[in-house]
Amino acid sequence: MAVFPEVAKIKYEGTSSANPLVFRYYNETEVIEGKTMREHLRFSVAFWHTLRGSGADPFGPGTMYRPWEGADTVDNAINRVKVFFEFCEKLGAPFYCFHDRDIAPEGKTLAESNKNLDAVVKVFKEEQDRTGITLLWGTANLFGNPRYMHGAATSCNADAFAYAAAQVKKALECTMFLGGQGYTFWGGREGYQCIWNTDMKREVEHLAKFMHMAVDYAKEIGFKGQFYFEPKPKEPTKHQYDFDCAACINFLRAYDLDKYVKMNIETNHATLATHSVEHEIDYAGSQGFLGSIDANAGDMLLGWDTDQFPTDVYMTSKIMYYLLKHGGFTTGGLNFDAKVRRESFEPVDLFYAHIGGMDAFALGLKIAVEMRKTGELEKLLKERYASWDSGIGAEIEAGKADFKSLEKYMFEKGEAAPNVSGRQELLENIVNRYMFKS
Ligand code: XLS
Ligand code: NI
Ligand code: NI
Repeated sequence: MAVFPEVAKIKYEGTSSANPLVFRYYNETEVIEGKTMREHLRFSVAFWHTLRGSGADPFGPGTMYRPWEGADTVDNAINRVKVFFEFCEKLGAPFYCFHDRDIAPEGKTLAESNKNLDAVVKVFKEEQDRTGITLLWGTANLFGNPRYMHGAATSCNADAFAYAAAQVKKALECTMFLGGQGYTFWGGREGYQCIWNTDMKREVEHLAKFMHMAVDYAKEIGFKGQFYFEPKPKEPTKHQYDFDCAACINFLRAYDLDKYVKMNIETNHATLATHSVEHEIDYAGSQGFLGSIDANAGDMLLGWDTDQFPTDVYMTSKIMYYLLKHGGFTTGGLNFDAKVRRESFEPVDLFYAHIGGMDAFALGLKIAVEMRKTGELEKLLKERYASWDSGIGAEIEAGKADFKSLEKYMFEKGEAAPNVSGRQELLENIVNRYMFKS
């Protein structure tokens, strides 16, 4: 029996439609720059928010009306998988992501937890085979259980590290069994609250050791998926070691992990780090570390990870512009790490939320492609750096200059050439022209 009887398969109807349960922009088979929209955007549904988000906040319990829910048993977990696949099928999302503990109840022992996981993962596989929907990336919840109060890989308690290692081992096996294209590390509590009780050097080294163990085990079992590291500057800890892309990439390079791990960039985490998401994408992309995106949005007036659905087309256009600039996705995708508001408690709200996010990205893709096609922005950007294309600039870039030759050059010239305008306002006006056609 259908769990969402009032919702049929979400179709593309175009911009003339006012039906809230259709796509107005996301036309999965439409070809843009040689790829279908489906291939460009690689949408993924996050199991933890969409099926496990209860709406609880620090001031009150969950509010979500989920008629299919029951006790925290394996049977109910299996039923949830079927609900999930009905949802993804109706939505037309090709991928999904999960944490080990979202999909199956934690047992009293590790062995029992693994047994529960096996029973549920088996049903995921059946549903994947039935629908063609597949796993974008898997991950392990290394932050919820109280054993991880001091962190997992960075815990002061060596047993917490050992437990986390066993958990990730199993999560990698499950991810591989499901044909997952990646595996994500997010430092749930890999950071600290108080410097007086923290041996930072030791903790960071342990984190590197942990990731190396994961990489080694992946090689051993033949898991070919891409590893991702997901930056977040704070929450739950005050200082997270995975602060932003720059901090993560420095860590990966310092500990010889750069060959194996790329970035999974989340919008709301970027803004918590006082960056924009496009800054993080361009930074990671230009360093060769762009992997995947956790698509969501924060709230300008709130200082925490609100994980809202992205509907701001200005933002999605920028994301798509910089994503295309760096060649688009290979293994990654747009994973909606986003939750409906506590007040949006009906099941149908899950559809409105995802449809809105998918349409915002589809429109963003179209706008970004237009901006790239005319090359108007690119041309102004290139002009700004023209002094590097010939003469002394080209010599410096080619490694043919040094301090002495540059001093000689300036002695002869006397003064630097005049600067050119940054044209910020002009550029922003041009962007608005692409954004708003009427
Ligand atoms: C939490 C993170 C988390 C990761 C996966 O803030 O975004 O959901 O994406 O562990
Ligand atoms: Ni995330
Ligand atoms: Ni988040």
